[in-house]
Amino acid sequence: MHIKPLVWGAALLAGTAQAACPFADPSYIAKRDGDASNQQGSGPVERAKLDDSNVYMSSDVGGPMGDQFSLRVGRRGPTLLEDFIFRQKLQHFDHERIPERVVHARGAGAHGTFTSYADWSNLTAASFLGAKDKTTPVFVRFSTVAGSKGSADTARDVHGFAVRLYTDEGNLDIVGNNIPVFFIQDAIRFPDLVHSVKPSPDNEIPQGATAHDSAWDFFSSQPSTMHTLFWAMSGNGIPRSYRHMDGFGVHTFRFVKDDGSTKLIKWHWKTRQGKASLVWEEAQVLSGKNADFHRQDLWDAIESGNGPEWELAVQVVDEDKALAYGFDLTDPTKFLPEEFAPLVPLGFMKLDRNPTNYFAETEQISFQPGHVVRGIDFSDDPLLHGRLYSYLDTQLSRHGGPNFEQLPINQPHSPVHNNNRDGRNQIFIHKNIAHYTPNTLNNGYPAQANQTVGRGFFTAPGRSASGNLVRELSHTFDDHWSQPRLFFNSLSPAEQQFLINAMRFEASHLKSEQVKQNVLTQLNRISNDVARRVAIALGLDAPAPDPTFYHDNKTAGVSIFDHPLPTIKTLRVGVLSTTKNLDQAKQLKEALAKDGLAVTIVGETLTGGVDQTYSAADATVFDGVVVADGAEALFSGKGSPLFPTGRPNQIVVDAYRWGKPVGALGGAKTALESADVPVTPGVFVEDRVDALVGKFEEGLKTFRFVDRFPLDE
Ligand code: HDE
Repeated sequence: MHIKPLVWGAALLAGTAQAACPFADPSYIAKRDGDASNQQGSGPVERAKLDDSNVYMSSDVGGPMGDQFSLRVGRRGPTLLEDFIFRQKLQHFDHERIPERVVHARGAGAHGTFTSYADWSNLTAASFLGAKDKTTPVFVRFSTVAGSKGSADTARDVHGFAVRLYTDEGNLDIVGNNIPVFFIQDAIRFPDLVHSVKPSPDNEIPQGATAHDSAWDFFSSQPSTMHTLFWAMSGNGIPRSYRHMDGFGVHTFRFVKDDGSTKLIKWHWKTRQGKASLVWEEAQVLSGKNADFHRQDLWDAIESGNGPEWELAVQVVDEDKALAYGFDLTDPTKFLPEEFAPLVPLGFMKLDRNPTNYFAETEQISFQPGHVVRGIDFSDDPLLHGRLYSYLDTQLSRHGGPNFEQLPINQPHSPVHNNNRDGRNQIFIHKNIAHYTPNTLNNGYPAQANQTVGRGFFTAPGRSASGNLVRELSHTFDDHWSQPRLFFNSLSPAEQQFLINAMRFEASHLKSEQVKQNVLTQLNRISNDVARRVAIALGLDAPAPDPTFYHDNKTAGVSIFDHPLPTIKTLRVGVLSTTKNLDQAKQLKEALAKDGLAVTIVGETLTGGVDQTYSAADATVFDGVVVADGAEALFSGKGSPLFPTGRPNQIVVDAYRWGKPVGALGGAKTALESADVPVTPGVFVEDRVDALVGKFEEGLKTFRFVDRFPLDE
């Protein structure tokens, strides 16, 4: 058998590879962004970045090579086992995946900075809050819970809001959600909750959805879920974007001062973009039209220089007030109404840098509620305690060993010195041979830090616990119905209707009559009105009132639709035009873009300034739609082979039906007539661009005109 050398390999052997390389002056040494010559930032992530420009390809162990052809016997012959280049490439590919997160698999992340408003040492010893204007790098990952890694962003779900602060005294993770409460009170029930909402084990249906029997079977058999369920069935379950939602730590934590004194606290991230939500049908359409809607939105906002911001606030409560408000502050199914404890703003976070590599950063980041720093401590919330175990355990399974904290995205920005050693893929080369404590061979180092020495972490000295060993929860956790009622009472009538409609949608997917009845029984404990309205859609009799937990209290701050957005920057406006006449569309685009809006001109073909064709456009893409003069021609007649029949009409009709501001210029008002869109609040008809702009922008602030949605009688 005659084996011919590879052309590329032969060139390398002959030393002529350099000449064959298309780049000038290639370097054999991988460039890292952290190199002094190529410094773009600081920290482990920056230092780990690889730059492939102007270099030769190499194998994983270095040495230039090419990898486009495998080594074979003759041009038509079989491949050789000897081909280490082929084997390494395929082998690496075969092992590219790590297990996706068992929950919160679908997500997107970004880098940013936290800035403290003041020296908060009167509240906590946490160093990142220790000085005015002190900045701390952060990485945030937003997520849905139930869907798998490839599921659609706009599935109705609780949303993860996990923040890592790389403080100068270690990593602090606030692994929270966009809803301030959780489904269960004891971590031992978490696998049951998750099994019930995940797809059915026989056919893996449905993906990222709770509208099925097992989920509602669990919800209605485990009434602690009711409160979170109410939040998820409201606009909080379908946010307009990650940028338009708040974040919550959910559990009660503790602030600990240097002197050891403590307060109970609740973490809040308040969006500076304003809270906003999609409507359900729109979210469903988006699941097919653009499964990446939320991650795209976050990415684009950051790329356009409009990175989102949140204010970090805490509710602060004295230690002896844990039971003072009619519920137990260690019960994670309860939120602390602002009327009892106002929000104290501590600082703000801005996300301004997209990841360079999704896998290395967003996928490999390993949040843990147990990542706390000096000045922060836990409460006795039994759900939190389960999480302190589970997150470390899950990282071991995802990363295959204990050294995942050494990955660039996980490395703290403060030094790491301890006696943890070895393990799979250890990257440190420890010099200390006395890797035990106490030792004398290394002069006792690393030394022990504590409350008074070395600014060490310390457990709040005042915490104590005693009692018999029991498998029970406290009776102070028993009331599952008053707070969902408080939440429901505090929504506007339109939001209440959205919630009812969401429940109708979900419950009408149920096949089991027993589950339907159980659902009505639980809803009826919260509100006979809710139970009755859901029962109508199911064709069932309304139950008689079950008033033990009924009340008329309300709380502030939970409604999404009751106030205009503080900013409309980065919202998306579609200008429906015709390729034949784009002058007015361009004028409008210029005027709206001045105010930071992202404007897309829609036309039949991508000519002369059209940004998107009618074939690709639909109302989900835009927060508001304007029809430019002349485009009315596309709303009637035979349609066009360039887009699906009726598409221009459909965009306007959907925008209107989903509550968005709609505008028409000049002759385009006939387009609204063709689309049967009445001139009601939020529909703006003007002849001139300058007359429309201000009014339309006000409409965008209102965001959704909820009076377009019918209410129950
Ligand atoms: Fe999680 N949760 N969780 N969770 N959770 C995970 O950790 C778990 C809970 C939350 O973007 C997992 O790394 C248990 C509450 C977020 O990487 C896992 C219990 C809250 C994220 C896990 C809860 C959350 C997770 C899966 C009940 C809001 C995504 C992969 C005791 C306060 C973080 C992973 C990211 C992820 C367990 C309940 C938020 C399995 C056992 C309550 C935002 O460890």
